[in-house]
Amino acid sequence: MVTYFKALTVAGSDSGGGAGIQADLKTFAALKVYGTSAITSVTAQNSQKFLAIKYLPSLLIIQQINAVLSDIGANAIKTGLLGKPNVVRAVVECVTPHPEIPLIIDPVMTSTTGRTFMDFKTIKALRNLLLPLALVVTPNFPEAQALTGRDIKTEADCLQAVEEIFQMGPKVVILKGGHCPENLKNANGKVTDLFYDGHNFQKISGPCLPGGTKHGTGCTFSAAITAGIAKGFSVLHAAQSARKYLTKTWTNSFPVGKGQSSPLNHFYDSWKA
Ligand code: PXL
Repeated sequence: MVTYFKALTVAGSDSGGGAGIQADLKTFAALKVYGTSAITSVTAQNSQKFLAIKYLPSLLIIQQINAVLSDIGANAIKTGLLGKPNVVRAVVECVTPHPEIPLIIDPVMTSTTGRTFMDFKTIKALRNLLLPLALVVTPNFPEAQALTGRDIKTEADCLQAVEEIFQMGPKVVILKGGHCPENLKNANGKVTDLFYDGHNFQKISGPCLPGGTKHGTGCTFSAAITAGIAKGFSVLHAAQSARKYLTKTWTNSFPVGKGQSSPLNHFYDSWKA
């Protein structure tokens, strides 16, 4: 019998196709994981700007998650843009009865085009209610600063922030290196993610790629980690593979739209520019 690996993303829709639900489903498909989705919000945006966002009612979010889990099931669940305390609570309600399904949280707080999604109350709900249920949380630098309320300026600050986020309950914290301050940028042109599982810190490095901002890098990275975990990889192996996959989607990306923030090429293997 053929085994299909499955992953559910709970996230926002990006009309431009680069981030959110669209990035997650493309990543799952490219990595041969069957993707399902529960849409939390619908955004109107493109490569240039962010125009609008509307959140779906909590009940509809709960119904989407339960429809998927009660029938298709999932080998891993990922959350992206939640944006409101009631959306965080809806996810908590749905995933609490399924502690056996690994939960990966990408604590999305802003869009690539600069729109802030999360206020203080949502960050508090995420920290207190959802992080304790997580296998993995994948903050970038600004998100780690918001979660801990501390400035991250030095390498010691990074370790301290990661340790503090770990204390919030997830089994693994992966601090993404992409948005790190200039002085922490690796002199050898690498971007370094910091992995911490409560015992060891590990650095995961990939090349720092030129060519401006890309849209959906955070979503793609955490979706690729989710796909790896759905397939049974260890979290460290899933994160290392995800960094490699992200590099390839970036290197093979092509400009779509008139703006700075172009999307990644999730299917670079079969679709060259
Ligand atoms: O990359 C973060 C993100 C997540 N979800 C949605 C987004 C974005 C960034 O633009 O639009 C829907």
